[in-house]
Amino acid sequence: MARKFFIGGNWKCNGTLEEVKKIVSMLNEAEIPSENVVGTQILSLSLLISGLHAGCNFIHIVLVSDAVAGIFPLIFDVVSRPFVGCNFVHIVLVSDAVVGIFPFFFAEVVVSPPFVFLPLVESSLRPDFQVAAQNCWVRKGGAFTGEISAEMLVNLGIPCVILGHSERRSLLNESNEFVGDKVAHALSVGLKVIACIGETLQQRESGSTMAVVAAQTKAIADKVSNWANVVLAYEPVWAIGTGKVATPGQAQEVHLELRKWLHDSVGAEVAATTRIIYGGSVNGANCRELAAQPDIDGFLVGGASLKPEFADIIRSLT
Ligand code: G2H
Repeated sequence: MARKFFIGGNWKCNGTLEEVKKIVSMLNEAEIPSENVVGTQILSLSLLISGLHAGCNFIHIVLVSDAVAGIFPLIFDVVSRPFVGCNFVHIVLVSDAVVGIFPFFFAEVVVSPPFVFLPLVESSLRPDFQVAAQNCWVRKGGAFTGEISAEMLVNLGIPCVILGHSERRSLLNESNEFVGDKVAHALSVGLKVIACIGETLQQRESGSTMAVVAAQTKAIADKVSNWANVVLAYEPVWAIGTGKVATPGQAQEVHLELRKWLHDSVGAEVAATTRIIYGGSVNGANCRELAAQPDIDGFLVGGASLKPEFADIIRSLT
């Protein structure tokens, strides 16, 4: 089953108010094909095809919903033929399921600013992009000084959260189990979760990459029964912020193994539908080759997401 491409921008602990406003403006002004633009292109194609053999005034209106694709203009065109000779308003509604056929056309784009800038970015960012927090507390709020609860994010209209990033695992000692609990709680209040996993260089060199990422994923699977709102981000620690990107082959190998793990340990449907994205020094120059791998369903971009290069990455994949 095809999966919708996912591109996340993790701004980490970066940015002043002015810089954040600049990044948002850059994204808002960037010419990036969104679902609506694609819908318009399909509309044009549909009109063109109609014009070729209809000889009458056809209006094809392709309504593009949350992930749509009026990718059946030909079919609908054929359906229209009996009506040739009259003015015909053609409305094509297409379901989410269709989108997967053209995952690159319908990439989901999410940017993740620091907490303090979330409301600003949420209210000023273009509507076809979404916003994610970079963390949240493991359970309902209360006497947890300095923490931000998942419920608060929902209350602010933030739809998504990154959890288990390696910087939190290593610098703040977040264990696999703690991350699993966080993922479960965030999902339970309705957030989408980008759950990060990945091995250190030492673990890779000792041949335990799969054991490490499987244990990290198992800690999530132990607490989560519905994976529909989970995106799994494979981020090898040795590739994070180092400029040392995993080769497409290295990344694909782990993504494929992870998908097999999901298949065997969680279920065939979860394995087929869960997006597994890659993170670690992704940039405009390496994203295409990585994206061409069959089990890489998108990216979590750090450093490059703070630059105009992020728009180039999105553009080159849509
Ligand atoms: C990995 C990634 C984003 P960068 O942490 O999550 O960052 O692209 O800077 O390696």
